[in-house]
Amino acid sequence: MTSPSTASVNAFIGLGANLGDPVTAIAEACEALAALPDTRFVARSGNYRTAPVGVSGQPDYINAVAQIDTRLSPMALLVALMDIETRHGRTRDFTMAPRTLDLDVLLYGDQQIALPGLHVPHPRMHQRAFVLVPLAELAPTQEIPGIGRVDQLLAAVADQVIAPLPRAT
Ligand code: PH2
Ligand code: MG
Ligand code: MG
Repeated sequence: MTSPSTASVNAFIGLGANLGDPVTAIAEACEALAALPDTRFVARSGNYRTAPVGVSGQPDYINAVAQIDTRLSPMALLVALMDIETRHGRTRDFTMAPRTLDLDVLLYGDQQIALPGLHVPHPRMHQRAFVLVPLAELAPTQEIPGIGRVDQLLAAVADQVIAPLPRAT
């Protein structure tokens, strides 16, 4: 049980997809985040088309970042994200397999967490334009614990291919 006195934590979630209808999957995932218990949806970035990182021969990704205020524990949040992924047809075929929806806990307040299956800050987020660029839309001065400020990390990923999608009207 979540105690009512638990302080809420500002968390950032990375959203990505490169199979099916990524834009719809990301929009629905944001609705699912907003419907989580003990959680308030704060904001989301726009969508970005991004070249796959770490793999080749896959479709481009659509990526975005969402900000929530939550009283869920880090593990409860992870389980909730995996449940949303599964409801969107996510299969786990191999590491970095193309996917219909990927939801990653990027930041959970200022906490550094190392639990089985959950490492926060997300270990590679500071090297990835597909995370830093949408995150900078929401929180440019955000500190990534143990790493540095989002806006100061952008220059190092400027060579990665990323393009904003037009906002739906
Ligand atoms: N996710 C990965 C591997 N590579 N590349 C892009 N552009 N976007 C992603 O979300 C992504 C990736 C594994 O989670
Ligand atoms: Mg993931
Ligand atoms: Mg991921």
